Amino acid sequence: MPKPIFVLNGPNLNLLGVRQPAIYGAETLADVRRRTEARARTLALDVDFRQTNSEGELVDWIQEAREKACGIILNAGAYTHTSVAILDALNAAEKPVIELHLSNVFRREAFRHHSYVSPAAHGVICGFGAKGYELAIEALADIVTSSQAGKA
Ligand code: CA2
Repeated sequence: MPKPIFVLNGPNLNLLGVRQPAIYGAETLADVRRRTEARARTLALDVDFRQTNSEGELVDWIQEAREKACGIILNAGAYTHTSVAILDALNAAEKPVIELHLSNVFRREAFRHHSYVSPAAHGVICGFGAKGYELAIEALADIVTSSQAGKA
């Protein structure tokens, strides 16, 4: 089995299912985690699923991914729109990155239309709610599998 996929979640995502269900859905982060792990299992992939409210901890985890992960799925929450530190960490990690958002950020306030994560991402998934985590696993599985095949 390859190294795990790091699925990293940023600030306030611990409130999923508890507040603002009209925007972010009714599932809790624990539900989303189960859904993500289940999809990964069907593809024989392992997931390391984490959430933090701290920008520095996200940077630490992205640095850790360089050695310990085969790729990163990142919902950086509001840090998406503010954090050059996260962009720098992603560029240094040299791993495939999928940027993920539950909501369609382009239907929301203008400040959510810019992402510091996107330039480091292979692709972006947004607007599909919790299903987006499964889509991101599928997308990253394809990338990881084709890069492994290239090494054979
Ligand atoms: O749509 C997404 O996944 C976001 O990354 C969520 C962030 C937001 O700042 C981004 O623009 C888009 C906010 C996460 C806050 O999550 C909450 C969940 C439930 C209740 C309150 C906040």
